[in-house]
Amino acid sequence: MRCERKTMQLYAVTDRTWLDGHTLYEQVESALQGGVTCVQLREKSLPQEDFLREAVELAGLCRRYGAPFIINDNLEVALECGADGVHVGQDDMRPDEVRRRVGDGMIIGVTAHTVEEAVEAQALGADYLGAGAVFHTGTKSNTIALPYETLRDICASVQIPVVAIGGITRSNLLSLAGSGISGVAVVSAVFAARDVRAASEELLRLSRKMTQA
Ligand code: 3NM
Repeated sequence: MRCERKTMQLYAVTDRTWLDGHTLYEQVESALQGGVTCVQLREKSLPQEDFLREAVELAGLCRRYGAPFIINDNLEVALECGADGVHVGQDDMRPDEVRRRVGDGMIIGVTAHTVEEAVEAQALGADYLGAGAVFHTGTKSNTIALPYETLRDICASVQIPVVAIGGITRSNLLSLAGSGISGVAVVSAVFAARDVRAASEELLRLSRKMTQA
């Protein structure tokens, strides 16, 4: 599966912090109904077996909705569940090593915080970049603040799509207009919402407006 620019328009990264009696599957389905264009399964503490079981279920769900399904930082799970891609950070496996393991068919996403990291990731075979944290976030600790100017420079330095991440909400999304990003990646703005579907619809509308501006 190729990584098209429009895939990055509204990229939902899962988090089970706010399940509130629902399953992650139900929440992801609501997000897909609301129009999210890509889903990343991000599990930092689930045992491998449970991670894989969940990944298989969510891969099938995303396929039904035609949305690419990406696994965060776990090649084995990505390969076994038939995911469309895998996302790695700067401290994880290098993109060229990932490519050797997964072949040409899989999307590889890489986190970049600087122009140097962005250019290198592209040269090593990344299909898209995640760049953040563009705003303050309470969802992930130890993030690196990424000023608007750096985000803009990163976008200008590569040909592959860039998706911004970190603290993005309906209130600040439009301020990313003009940076060159192809879309936004969000965790809490979708999964902490009372109505996940409605939140996704609104974020998609704003993200389209932002990239058209
Ligand atoms: N990566 P929220 S920030 C998973 O800066 C992740 O690389 C980040 O969560 C980075 O949308 C982040 O709730 C969490 O702020 C983003």
